Amino acid sequence: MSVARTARWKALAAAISAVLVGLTLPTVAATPASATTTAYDSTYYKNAIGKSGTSLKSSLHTIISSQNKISYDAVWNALKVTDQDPGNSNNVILLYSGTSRSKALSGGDLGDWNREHVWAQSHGSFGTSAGPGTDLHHLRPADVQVNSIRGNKDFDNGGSPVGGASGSYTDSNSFEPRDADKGDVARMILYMAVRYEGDDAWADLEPNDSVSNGSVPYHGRLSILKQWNEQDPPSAFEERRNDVIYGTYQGNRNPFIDHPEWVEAIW
Ligand SMILES: [Ca+2]
Ligand SMILES: [Ca+2]
Repeated sequence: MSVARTARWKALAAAISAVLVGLTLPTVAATPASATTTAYDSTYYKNAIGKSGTSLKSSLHTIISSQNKISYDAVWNALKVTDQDPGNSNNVILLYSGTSRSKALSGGDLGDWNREHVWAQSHGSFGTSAGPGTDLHHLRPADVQVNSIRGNKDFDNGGSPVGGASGSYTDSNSFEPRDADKGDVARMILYMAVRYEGDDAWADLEPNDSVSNGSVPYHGRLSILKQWNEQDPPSAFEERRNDVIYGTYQGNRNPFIDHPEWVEAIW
């Protein structure tokens, strides 16, 4: 092969390789939850922007710990506002089922809805006095029976269908919410982990990868919650909920609804 021909082949090979690099790079570089910007970045989140890891977690903890606390009794009426059905102001939308049910059916009887603690009360012994047990960022209306089936189980994929909550599954030690609630659950659990760091009267709540946490202040499974955060990005319903809690009740925000990519930045 002549020198000129070899040079042409080399040039062609280089061109092909450049195209291949161009084709493969976006896949390699793709991040699960793309970075978002919000109206709060230059104000509320000012001290967190640009950080990652423990530094980001610590800044967010300081930011979101400044909040009003409401009583457990006040949670009933608050949920009627935060979780109102966008299509029917007489109803709330129930977690794990998506059912629209009358606000008037709040209570403990069959067919009622009650106050579900997504971070199970027993995983931190916080009860229902003003604090983690009344924090609206992880409290949702749920069907009484479905709430009872979820119990204090950790979250994980798999199991048998849950009656009355189409798309949700459970087995002996874990609960899987329907797809539309998966990201919500992940962001609520991770909010609790950042908000409660053991520097007040309450336990330091943290996620781990177990499904047998029982009464320890942990919630699983972190690896699955991270997947759910990617799989089910914040919806308009979830974003409005965050705004209402911030503007009307607690004065603090769930950073993972505003910045879902901060889940990966911390964990
Ligand atoms: Ca969702
Ligand atoms: Ca914590």
